[in-house]
Amino acid sequence: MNSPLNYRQTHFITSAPDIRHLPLDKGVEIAFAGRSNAGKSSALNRLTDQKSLARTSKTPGRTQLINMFEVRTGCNLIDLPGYGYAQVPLEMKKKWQAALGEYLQKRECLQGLVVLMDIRHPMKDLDQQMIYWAVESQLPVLVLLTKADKLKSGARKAQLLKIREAALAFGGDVEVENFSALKGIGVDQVRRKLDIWFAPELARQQALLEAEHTEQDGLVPDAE
Ligand SMILES: Nc1nc2c(ncn2[C@@H]2O[C@H](COP(=O)(O)OP(=O)(O)OP(=O)(O)O)[C@@H](O)[C@H]2O)c(=O)[nH]1
Ligand SMILES: [Mg+2]
Repeated sequence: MNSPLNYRQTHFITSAPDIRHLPLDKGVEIAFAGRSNAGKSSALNRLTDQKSLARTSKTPGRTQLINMFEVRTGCNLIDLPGYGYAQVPLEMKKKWQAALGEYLQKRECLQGLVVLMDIRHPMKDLDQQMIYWAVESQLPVLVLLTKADKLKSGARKAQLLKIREAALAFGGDVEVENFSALKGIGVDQVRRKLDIWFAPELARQQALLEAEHTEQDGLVPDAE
C-alpha cells in the first residue's frame, strides 16, 4: 500500500495527566480510545511496527496518562487512558474520566477518533457514549473490533456485519473494521483511514512550503 506517511517512524513525544500538559493544540491529532484492556496500546504498536512504542499490559488500567506519539511534524497519535475498569479506585477513575472528557471536548486539533472494543464484548455503554459524543461533535469515528483472532473466520465476519448494522444507528461518519494486533488483521484499513484524516494537515504544510518558495522567488532582484 502506498501511504504518504511512514507509520514506522512514529516516536514518543510525551505523557500528560491532562490537556494543560500537552504540547500546543495544533496540527492534526487522532486519538485511540476504548475500555481498559481493549487493545489500544497493542494496536498502536502494530500500526507502527514497533514492539514497545506504547506500553501494553495484562493488567487493565495500565495506561493512566494521555500518551502522545508523532508520526511526523503535525501528525500525532494519542493513546488515551482506558475507561470502564471497575477495579480502579473511584477517585482515580474520576480523575481519568475528567481528563478524558476534557481532552475530547477541548482539543481542537483532534480530527478523528478510533474506538477500540474487544470483538467478543463490543458496544458497551461507555463505547456507545464515546461514539455518540464524537458524532455530535462531527468527529469521524473508526470502530475497531479488536482481538479478532479470538474468533473463527465465520464468526468474525458475522460479528463485523452485526456491529456495522448497529453503527448505522449513530447516523454519523462511523466505519467499523475487524482488527488483530496479533495477526495483523485490519492494519491496512487503519492506515488508510489515518492517511485520510491526516491529509488536510499534509496539504496545509505543502501549501505553506509553496508559499514560502514563491515569496523567496519574489525577493530575487530583477536582473537588469
Ligand atoms: N489475542 C489477542 N490479544 C490481544 C490483541 N491485542 C491486545 N491483546 C492483549 O490484550 C491485553 C491488553 O492489551 P493492551 O494493548 O495493553 O490494551 P489497552 O487497551 O492499551 O489497555 P489499557 O492501557 O489498560 O487501557 C494484553 O494482554 C494484550 O496482549 C490481539 O489482537 N489479539
Ligand atoms: Mg494501553
